[in-house]
Amino acid sequence: VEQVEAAKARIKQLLIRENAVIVAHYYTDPLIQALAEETGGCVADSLEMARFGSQHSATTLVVAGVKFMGETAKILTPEKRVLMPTLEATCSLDIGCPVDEFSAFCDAHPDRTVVVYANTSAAVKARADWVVTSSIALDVVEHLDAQGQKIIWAPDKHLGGYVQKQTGADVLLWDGACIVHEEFKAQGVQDLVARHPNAAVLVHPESPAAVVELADVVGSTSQLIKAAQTLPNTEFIVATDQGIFYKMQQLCPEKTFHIAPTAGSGATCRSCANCPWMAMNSLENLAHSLDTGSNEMFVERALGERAMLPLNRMLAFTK
Ligand code: CIZ
Ligand code: SF4
Repeated sequence: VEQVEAAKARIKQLLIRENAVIVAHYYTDPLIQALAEETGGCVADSLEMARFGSQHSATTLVVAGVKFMGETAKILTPEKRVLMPTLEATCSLDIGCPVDEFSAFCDAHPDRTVVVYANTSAAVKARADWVVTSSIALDVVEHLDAQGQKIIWAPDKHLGGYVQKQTGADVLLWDGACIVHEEFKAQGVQDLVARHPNAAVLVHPESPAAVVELADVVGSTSQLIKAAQTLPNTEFIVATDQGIFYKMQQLCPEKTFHIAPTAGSGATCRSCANCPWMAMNSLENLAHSLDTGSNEMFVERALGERAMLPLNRMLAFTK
């Protein structure tokens, strides 16, 4: 406890010294989320992180999350210094969508509008017409479908399949997945529902279709947090990263949250509802980055300018 308090006090001083603000994702360590809130930063999903960072007056953004979130911040505000607690934190969706292969895939289907999830590299975004997050994926694809556009969706096949099913749009899917959400098991959720019959089931659409089918509410992290607040249920089964419990419990202290079951423990479960890359962010490496200016994120200028177009389209769409 003492060590934590000392680290927090040190980071508070450094934030002032460096004119910096913390932009943290819901999946990071609750200690980081609490500190972001205490210091006027934000705790949010990737869409709101992007918006907050681009509107805040701080000259340095400390992005606690994974690489694509830091890249997005740098692309949107190239004049700001963007630091990350670690530059090693990536994402299985980003890794599973290398730009050369993806570009060739797009080139092979020139009649399709290219929609990519925010969880992609700057280079993949630069090849896209639209960037979306899970909170606006349905709305954007509905909008494009209404104009008669055919779509390439990348990289998450579960979210893409869900969007396709909900909108009826003509969607060609890239074969990517999130190693965290992919582990949730329908049978496990059904067993848990049997034990907690009054619990509402909240599912992030990066989960397999069989799990999504069991949901009372399907949505992005922000939408699931809202559901926890607004539904009358006092008990919830949640299929997304456990980091989200910090915010759910804070907003609903009297409610109970159960994590949806994954494949199990140890070797059979690579991540167990806790993203290993998000977990690489700590108070220690956050303090170190702020103090030394290490782990600064850079995006090549021409690439950033190209990637900014679909990102700005995303931000404008939800204004
Ligand atoms: O799974 C992720 O990385 C999510 C949910 C990102 C986001 O959009 O906030
Ligand atoms: Fe990527 Fe999944 Fe981790 Fe999110 S939770 S950063 S989608 S691996």
